[in-house]
Amino acid sequence: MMKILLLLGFVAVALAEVTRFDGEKVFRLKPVIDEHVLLIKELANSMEVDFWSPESADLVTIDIDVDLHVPAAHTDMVYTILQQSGMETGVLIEDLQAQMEEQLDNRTPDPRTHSYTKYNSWDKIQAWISSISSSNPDLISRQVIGNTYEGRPMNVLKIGKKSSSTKPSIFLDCGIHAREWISTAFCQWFVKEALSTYGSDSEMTGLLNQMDVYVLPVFNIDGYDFTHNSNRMWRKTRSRMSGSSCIGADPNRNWNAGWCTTGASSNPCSDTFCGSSPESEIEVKNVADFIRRNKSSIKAYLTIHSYSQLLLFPYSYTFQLAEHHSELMTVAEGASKALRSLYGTEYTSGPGAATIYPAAGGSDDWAYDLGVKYSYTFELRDTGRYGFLLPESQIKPTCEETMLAVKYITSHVQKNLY
Ligand code: DDK
Ligand code: ZN
Ligand code: ZN
Repeated sequence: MMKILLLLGFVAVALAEVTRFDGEKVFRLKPVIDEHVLLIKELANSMEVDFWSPESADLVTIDIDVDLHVPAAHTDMVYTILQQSGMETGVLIEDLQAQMEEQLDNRTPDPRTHSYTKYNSWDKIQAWISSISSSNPDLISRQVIGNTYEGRPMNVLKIGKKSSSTKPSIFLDCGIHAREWISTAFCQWFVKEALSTYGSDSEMTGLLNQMDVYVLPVFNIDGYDFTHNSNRMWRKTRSRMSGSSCIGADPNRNWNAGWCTTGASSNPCSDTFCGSSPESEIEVKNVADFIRRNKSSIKAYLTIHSYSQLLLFPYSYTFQLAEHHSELMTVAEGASKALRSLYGTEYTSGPGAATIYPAAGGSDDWAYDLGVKYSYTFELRDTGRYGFLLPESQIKPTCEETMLAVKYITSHVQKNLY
């Protein structure tokens, strides 16, 4: 018995270990010739570096900004090599650990309570899901669509005026990628706004009378919890695979849409690992099953990521234009304009492959090919000043402006229902 207790003690200590990022930097590189691109790929091969944007070495091309997180031991050498190559190189973040600690506002008054203007832990979000879904039975209900790899329940909130018949609907998810905390904050904000402006805001009232919005507040719960408790920079799921010691697959490369053909890696250690097969990740399978089951009612699919300030739509697995390209583009431009009207935040819109990078196996392409015409991926603030470490003081303005874009899209969807 004692032995078992001791062993459990060790396991607990091991689990509680937190990765620190002292002295680590994030560089912004501007490759303009093939040699620069090659150099970046060589660097990535020869040492542990973490690609912030684009999300892996395979996605690096000429004329795109490359945001690269480099461990402390290599920063001087990397900087020297880059300088010598003549590539324009800037420092986005001087000390990642210091920046991380700055991201969180003063943890007052009560760090235990949920707040819409803070980055809440999974435990707090889970408690929030329970309380909010029983707060107004006429407008909100919840259902569990399955468990995550580590056994956490995935709750989908259904928001809309209760009706005896099936209403047309919109599916919204946040937190596919663990470290993109502003995304997760947005879904909570959306739910709050929907409930609190129903009855006063005519657009929201009309939306919720005519349609239901399914909200998945945290898609990749295991990963999200890991970013709070162990490694802030984790992106993938937390699944184990036989034959590799590396953990997790990219839940935005794991969908059955041109799966693993471009902009994804078959290396389990990569941050863009596509998984062992389409829907190998249980979280992806659970959501795909839910969308398939409700396919006839779902008219729009919205998925929230960060960072880059982009509003993307299919396709990402091919450069071919989607059948509804011009309508999708017009709506994206209208939504970006609505977003910009509040604080002047500039968004770029376009199909994924041409606007950010080719990337197969994404949720938006999959939903679109299933028949969900209005399929959009948001990349929220910022453009790299803080990257994934967007300060909590920006949660409110970011969510407010994003609401305008989301409502612009939902209005368009509503107008085109019949
Ligand atoms: O998954 C990615 O790499 C970004 C968000 Se972090 C989105 C890429 C475009 C949409 C892929 N279908
Ligand atoms: Zn993402
Ligand atoms: Zn992103």
